[in-house]
Amino acid sequence: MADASLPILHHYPSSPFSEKVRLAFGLKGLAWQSVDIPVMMPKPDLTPLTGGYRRTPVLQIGADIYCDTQLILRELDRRWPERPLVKPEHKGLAWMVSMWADRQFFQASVPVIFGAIGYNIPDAFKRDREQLMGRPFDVEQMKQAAPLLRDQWRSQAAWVEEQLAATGRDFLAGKEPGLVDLAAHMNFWFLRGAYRPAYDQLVAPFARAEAWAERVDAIGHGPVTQIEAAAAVDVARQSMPEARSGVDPREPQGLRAGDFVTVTADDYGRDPVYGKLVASDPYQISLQRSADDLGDVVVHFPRVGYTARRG
Ligand SMILES: N[C@@H](CCC(=O)N[C@@H](CS)C(=O)NCC(=O)O)C(=O)O
Repeated sequence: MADASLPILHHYPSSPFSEKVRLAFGLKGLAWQSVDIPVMMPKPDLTPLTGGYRRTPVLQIGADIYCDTQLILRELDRRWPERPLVKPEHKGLAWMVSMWADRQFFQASVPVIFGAIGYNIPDAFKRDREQLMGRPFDVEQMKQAAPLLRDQWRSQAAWVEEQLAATGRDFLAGKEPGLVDLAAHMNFWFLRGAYRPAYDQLVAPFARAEAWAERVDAIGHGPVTQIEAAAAVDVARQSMPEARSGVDPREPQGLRAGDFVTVTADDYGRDPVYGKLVASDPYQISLQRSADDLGDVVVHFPRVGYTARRG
């Protein structure tokens, strides 16, 4: 039996973006429920909830579905403001830094890893990632690019080292861990777990960064209960979406409440999600969707990194 008052994370253990959220639960000391999802399509229990969004992870709270870690982490702080991931003096700044870790830094991690381990990966996984990325999963090309991307990876790890050295603090934004640590750490965690020789080579000169990554690991994942996907679907069916405060009257494209809107990621995994606009602000956009066997759900996306189009 699932508890409808607790957050449900749809994820899989090897997902680096999910690791950010698991650590966020640990940092906040928040009890959560875990649903294991497949590492590739199809995801028959997930996509009916999201309306087509397939990326990992997805957060569910009752009949509200939050896509993308940018919004998932923001929502955790909004609903559970104790032990905030973002300190009041870093609002804005922390999200800017986090976007660097999600995009620039992550895009160096991927070829460094798959250029080394790609030959051992099952064909089905490669085909799935080709569909996700909209381009060939070319291991040879990643292998060629890996040395150049190792340069890039090292240089970004050097920023972490430099920041820790400059302040002498345990964490990137001060004495306590927060969003910026979780975001940057995802790349250390991913490389270390997926291809340790490159991690050892690239992180060895950065003793502070290495110790910092271990401190972030030590935050842990907080109290978690494993539940079945079917139990999460039941929670969505039996819950009402949270009442939202309305659509921003200053929507730049003039979107209005009740418009039918399609939201799509602007990088990869561009599966469109279609629904009725029920809430928006500069940080998020929320679409209501109905399905016969699910009732109403509201699917929420961040604005940065997603396009929203009428129709
Ligand atoms: N911007 C997204 C990126 C998420 C992402 O790239 N997740 C990877 C796994 S860590 C993914 O979706 N891989 C394909 C899949 O799981 O189907 C976020 O912050 O949540």
